[in-house]
Amino acid sequence: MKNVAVVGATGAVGARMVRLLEERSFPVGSIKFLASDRGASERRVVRFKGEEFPVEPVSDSAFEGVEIVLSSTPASVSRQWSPRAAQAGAVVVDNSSAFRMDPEVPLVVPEVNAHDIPRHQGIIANPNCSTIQMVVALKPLHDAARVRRVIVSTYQSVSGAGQTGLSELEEQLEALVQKRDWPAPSKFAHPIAGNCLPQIDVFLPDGYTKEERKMIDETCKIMGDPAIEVVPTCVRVPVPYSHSESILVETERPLCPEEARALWSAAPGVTVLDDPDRNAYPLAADAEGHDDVFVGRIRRDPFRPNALLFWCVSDNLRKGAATNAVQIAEELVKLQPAGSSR
Ligand code: 2RA
Repeated sequence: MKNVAVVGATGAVGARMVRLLEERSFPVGSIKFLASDRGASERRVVRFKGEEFPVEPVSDSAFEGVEIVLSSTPASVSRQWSPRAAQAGAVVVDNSSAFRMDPEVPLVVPEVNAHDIPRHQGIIANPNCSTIQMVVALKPLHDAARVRRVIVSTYQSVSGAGQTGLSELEEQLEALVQKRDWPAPSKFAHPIAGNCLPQIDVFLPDGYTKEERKMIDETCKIMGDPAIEVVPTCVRVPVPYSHSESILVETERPLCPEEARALWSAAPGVTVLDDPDRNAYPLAADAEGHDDVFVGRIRRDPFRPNALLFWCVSDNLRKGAATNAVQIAEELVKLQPAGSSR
């Protein structure tokens, strides 16, 4: 059994972390819920296994005796508190971008690189949602045929931008149906209802967005191969939950669709849904609430024998964030039997 703290438990990802600890019967000895926002901690309670828990303010003393911290906070909060939780003796699974590219910090998707977990020094980073689902799908192809280049366009749901992203879509959809004006967007740069926005996060000097840069850098780190070329275009779409991705993958050894389908069918965390005769392929609305990465529309590049195309969908708040974090915590439990120090 482990003493657990969840930081940011009342946010969209944090709430799912709590639910997943229950659903997956995580061996919780004790649990506490922490928030850096004093207002949130004063107002809220969290329900866990039928009991109500207060949300306590995060502090050094709050981490005393805690063995595993699941943290979903903005990067600035994480930079401040995750090292202090680690200092207090906990292992922090951190969902923010703060430490992802720190060479000392493992960046982990358990289906891909669980072997990186033991080298942690108190913090393990949970990757970005759009990267997680892509690397789960790429891993079996990489092991069999070596992935060289990936061209990906994402169709990312508004819940990736948190509760305020969801509220902004809802408000604008209502106004759209009622044919009335809506307030100026605050979360997104333009209206999201009835629109597709080719911008997620801020633009960098090279013309890519920060979200696209994360897909480039995090993929190489997780797959342990700096030579993989990732060319992303990240797009926000008016969908509440689940990210979809159109992926063209080039491999060193040519793979035919049948071989790729067989590799994915045998891979952990992947479900193949690919039956064009029945219009069956992965859909964002169907993936919501599930933990797998769904792949379909598997087909050849008509011009290049070493390239395949596919469609990849996953619940961004679950496998793209909370499920992956809880899976990392489960791996930690396997590594550290009860009572052992890290
Ligand atoms: C988004 N990838 O969808 C981000 C969330 N981590 O905005």
